[in-house]
Amino acid sequence: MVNFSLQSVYGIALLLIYLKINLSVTGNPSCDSGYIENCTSCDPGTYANESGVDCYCCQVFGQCKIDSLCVPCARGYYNPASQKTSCVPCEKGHYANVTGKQECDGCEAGYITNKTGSFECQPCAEGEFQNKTKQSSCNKCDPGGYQNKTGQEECLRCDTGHFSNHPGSTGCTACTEGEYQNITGQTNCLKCSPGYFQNQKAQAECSMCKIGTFSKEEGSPKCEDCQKGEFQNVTGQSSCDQCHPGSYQNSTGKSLCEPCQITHYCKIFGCHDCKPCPAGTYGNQTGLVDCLACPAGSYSPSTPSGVTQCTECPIGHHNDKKNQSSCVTCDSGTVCNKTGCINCDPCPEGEEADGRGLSECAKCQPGTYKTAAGPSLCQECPDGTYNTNSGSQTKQDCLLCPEDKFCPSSGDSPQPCPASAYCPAGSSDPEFCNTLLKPNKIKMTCEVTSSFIVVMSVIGIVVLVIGVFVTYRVRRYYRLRAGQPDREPLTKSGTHVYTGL
Ligand SMILES: *[C@@H]1O[C@H](CO)[C@@H](O)[C@H](O)[C@H]1NC(C)=O
Ligand SMILES: *[C@@H]1O[C@H](CO)[C@@H](O)[C@H](O)[C@H]1NC(C)=O
Ligand SMILES: *[C@@H]1O[C@H](CO)[C@@H](O)[C@H](O)[C@H]1NC(C)=O
Ligand SMILES: *[C@@H]1O[C@H](CO)[C@@H](O)[C@H](O)[C@H]1NC(C)=O
Ligand SMILES: *[C@@H]1O[C@H](CO)[C@@H](O)[C@H](O)[C@H]1NC(C)=O
Ligand SMILES: *[C@@H]1O[C@H](CO)[C@@H](O)[C@H](O)[C@H]1NC(C)=O
Ligand SMILES: *[C@@H]1O[C@H](CO)[C@@H](O)[C@H](O)[C@H]1NC(C)=O
Ligand SMILES: *[C@@H]1O[C@H](CO)[C@@H](O)[C@H](O)[C@H]1NC(C)=O
Ligand SMILES: *[C@@H]1O[C@H](CO)[C@@H](O)[C@H](O)[C@H]1NC(C)=O
Ligand SMILES: *[C@@H]1O[C@H](CO)[C@@H](O)[C@H](O)[C@H]1NC(C)=O
Ligand SMILES: *[C@@H]1O[C@H](CO)[C@@H](O)[C@H](O)[C@H]1NC(C)=O
Ligand SMILES: *[C@H]1O[C@H](CO)[C@@H](O)[C@H](O)[C@H]1NC(C)=O
Repeated sequence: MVNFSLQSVYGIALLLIYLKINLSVTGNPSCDSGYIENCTSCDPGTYANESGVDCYCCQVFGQCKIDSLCVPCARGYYNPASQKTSCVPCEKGHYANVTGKQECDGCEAGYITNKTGSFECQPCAEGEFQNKTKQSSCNKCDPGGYQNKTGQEECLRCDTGHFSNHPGSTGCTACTEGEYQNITGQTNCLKCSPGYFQNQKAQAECSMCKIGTFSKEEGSPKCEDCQKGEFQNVTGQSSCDQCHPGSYQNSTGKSLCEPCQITHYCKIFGCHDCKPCPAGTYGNQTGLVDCLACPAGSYSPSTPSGVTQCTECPIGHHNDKKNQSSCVTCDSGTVCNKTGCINCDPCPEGEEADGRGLSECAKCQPGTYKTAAGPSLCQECPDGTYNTNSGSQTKQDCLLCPEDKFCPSSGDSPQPCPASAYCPAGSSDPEFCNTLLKPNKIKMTCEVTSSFIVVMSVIGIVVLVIGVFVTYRVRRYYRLRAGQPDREPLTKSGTHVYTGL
């Protein structure tokens, strides 16, 4: 208020003086009245009074002549020295915010003015700065920096996890997922290396993939789980390793593979599951690359989950090869008397095996023999020989059936020859004679007996008598047909006689 009153009084006084002079004085035509004028006829810093003869100076800095009065320079103007006639506008980068300035003030850092005669400086805009005083323009922040306030002397560096990629940035951009920036003031983000990931924005570093996971590409926002059949036991990897043969992994995201279960195997890299040992093999420990073949003399059947050991071939069976799913029945003529036979043994001489899958040879039956070891059966003794012992090894054991005996079966003792027959040595059957003949056991023939002679004689006589009688009757018949008188019949009934013929 005080200032205001004083200024008002001062202004009114000036105005009155000015009006009085104007009215009463004839001014120098070259020295126009008015605000900010120069007096051309005077040396700089002086003015001419109405006489136009002498030039006067304002004796105070920062003032200028207005007509014949000295007044303070207006805002935005200054007068650097006394005895100057005019105020000059502040240069760019400078200002005068009060009247009567002897010199302009330079804009502070962060502020500028780009025109002359300024009475204030403008703050640098966001995204700009000015680190020097007295400047007429601001500088844009370099890429990598920013400024989010006005009137600043410097730009700020983008924080880690952020970047700015153009001049004059008012803010920084956050790195996206899969990227990072570990240095301040950068113009871009970096992609996470393979094996690393970043699942958040604006991060200064990437994280290593955990065990069981991997990231193959640069800039991964997350790691992927190892697939089935794979593992990763180290952090920060760009791929997983395949399970080694003998191990497997049936789920994802694992850091190790499991050894194949007992009775299972895996031959290749990267097994999801181990396979059960197939028929003919066994697996007696975990982590097998391949199952072991059953040795000769044993087998393993096909099972859903494999076996830990092979089964020996049962008695009567054998295997001469390894890796078999079953055993072979011993052929006829060969035997195996224990489990786990590799081969069936052929029966020795004097013994045979009549049938498949037998455990023991049987001695040759009575009546048979076998001369050599082998699968063949015992041979029958020839007809007419016999052998009551079992297990005969030579043909000589078949004895010739003795005289007066016969040998119907080579395995039985000789039978006595029946009375009605004769039996030479080596007979399998007795030679029977006719009823009327009699065997001669010495001569080995059939002979006529005395009863046979009697019978034959009687038959001869009977035939003779009948022959004579018939002849007599025939001759008599023809005589009667020829008319010759018949004699008295020998019998009363003739028909009886005819009937007999
Ligand atoms: C004008 O200048 C002359 C010479 O210096 C001086 O004598 C005179 O008084 C001045 N007039 C006024 C009104 O100041
Ligand atoms: C002029 O500027 C100065 C600093 O530059 C300041 O201290 C002062 O208050 C200002 N005066 C006015 C009237 O604005
Ligand atoms: C001065 O700055 C203003 C805004 O601050 C702008 O519009 C103008 O073009 C500038 N003038 C020059 C000569 O630079
Ligand atoms: C001002 O900024 C410029 C450009 O950024 C730089 O070259 C200069 O060294 C800085 N000056 C000072 C005093 O900080
Ligand atoms: C400017 O940026 C800083 C740091 O990023 C922040 O703390 C501040 O709030 C921001 N100011 C404005 C006005 O945005
Ligand atoms: C930033 O990361 C790079 C690559 O990862 C590395 O070479 C550099 O040492 C890190 N710098 C700092 C300051 O951590
Ligand atoms: C990772 O697995 C490999 C192959 O199985 C093995 O040689 C290595 O010792 C394991 N490393 C660790 C740290 O377990
Ligand atoms: C993986 O293998 C284990 C052991 O053999 C078994 O218990 C499990 O069920 C299997 N998981 C799958 C998904 O097959
Ligand atoms: C498995 O069988 C093999 C061959 O017979 C033998 O060498 C090995 O010691 C056995 N392993 C176990 C654990 O029984
Ligand atoms: C067993 O025999 C089968 C074919 O019959 C063959 O594929 C397999 O490799 C053999 N296994 C062994 C261990 O010899
Ligand atoms: C099996 O036969 C052999 C000779 O062939 C014999 O030495 C062994 O005692 C027999 N074993 C049995 C259990 O009969
Ligand atoms: C002030 O003086 C300058 C040269 O000194 C001249 O160019 C200008 O026209 C003058 N002003 C008036 C109003 O006479």
